[in-house]
Amino acid sequence: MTIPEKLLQQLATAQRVTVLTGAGVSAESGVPTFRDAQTGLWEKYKPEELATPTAFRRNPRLVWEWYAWRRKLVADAKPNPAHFALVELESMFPNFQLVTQNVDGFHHQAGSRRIVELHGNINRTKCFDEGTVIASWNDTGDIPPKCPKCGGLLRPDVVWFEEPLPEAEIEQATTASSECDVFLCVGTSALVYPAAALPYAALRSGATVVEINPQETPFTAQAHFALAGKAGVVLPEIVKALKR
Ligand code: BV8
Repeated sequence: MTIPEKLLQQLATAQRVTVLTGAGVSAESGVPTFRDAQTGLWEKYKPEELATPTAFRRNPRLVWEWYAWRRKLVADAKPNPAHFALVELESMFPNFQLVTQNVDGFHHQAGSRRIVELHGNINRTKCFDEGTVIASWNDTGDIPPKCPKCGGLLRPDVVWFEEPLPEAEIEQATTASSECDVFLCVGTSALVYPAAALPYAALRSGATVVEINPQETPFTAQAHFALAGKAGVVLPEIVKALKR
C-alpha cells in the first residue's frame, strides 16, 4: 500500500504523535478481535455478556474460565509487525503517546514504552471486592481463586463494560489526543466509549487524523486519511517511507 505523500509530509514535520490501538492490531498475532466469532465452547456467548461485573457476579466460574482461555491465547501468541512498527514510530517523534484499548500486553512485550492501557491488562489479577492487584495466590483448585488477603473472589484486572475507566489513564489519553499534530487510529471499531471519543477529540483540536483498518468504521468518513489495510502491513510501510 502506498502511503499518501501529503500524510508523509505531515508526519515528517510532526512533533507530537498520538496512536490509539484496538484489537485489530493484535489480529495478525492470531488473537481474535473482540467481535470476531468466539470459538469452541465460547461460541454461544457474546463478549459484551461476559465482560461485565453482572456476568461475574452471576457466574464467576464461567467468566474466570473465559479469561483463562483468552490468557492462554495471548500466552501462545506474540507481537506482530504492527506492534514493532509502533515501537519504531515512538523513537521517531519527540512527543509520542501510545494509547491502547487492548488488554494483551503485546505493546509492552514488543518494546513500546510510552503506553496508556485504557482497559487494563488480562495478565494482571485483582480482588473483586477490594480492587487490590494480587500477584500470587495458593492454588486450592477454587475457580475463581480466592483473594489471599480477604477471601473474596479474584478477577482479571481489566475494565469491564459498565465499569469506569481509570481516571489517570483516560485523562492522559484525552490530553494526548487533543494536543497532537497527528493522531493514528489503528485497528479499532471505534464503537466502545469513552475510548471511541478520542479520535473525535483529535479532530476537534485540529490534528491530522488517520484511520488504519481494513474495514469501514463509524469514524472512517471523518478521518483525513483512511488507509484501508492491515495494521501489520500499513504501519511498517509508514515507518519505511519516513526513513527514506
Ligand atoms: C463506561 C476490556 C461509565 C475487557 C473492554 C451507548 C453509547 C455510548 C456508550 C455506551 C452506550 N451504552 C453503553 C455504553 C458504555 C460502554 C460502551 O461503550 N458500550 C458500547 C458497546 C456501545 N462503555 C463502557 O461500559 C465503558 N465504561 O462507559 O463507564 C461509567 C462511568 C462512571 C461510573 C460507572 C460507569 C467501559 C468500556 C471498556 C470495556 N472493556 N475490554 C476485556 O477485554 O475483556 S472493551 C473491548 O471491546 C476491547 O477492549 C475493545 O476496546 C472494544 C472493542 O472490541 P473489538 O471491536 O474487537 O475491537 P476493536 O474495537 O478494536 O475492533 C476490531 C477492529 O479491528 C475492527 O474494526 C476490525 O475491522 C479491525 N481489524 C481486524 N483486523 C485488522 C484490523 N485492523 C487493522 N489490522 C488488522 N489486521
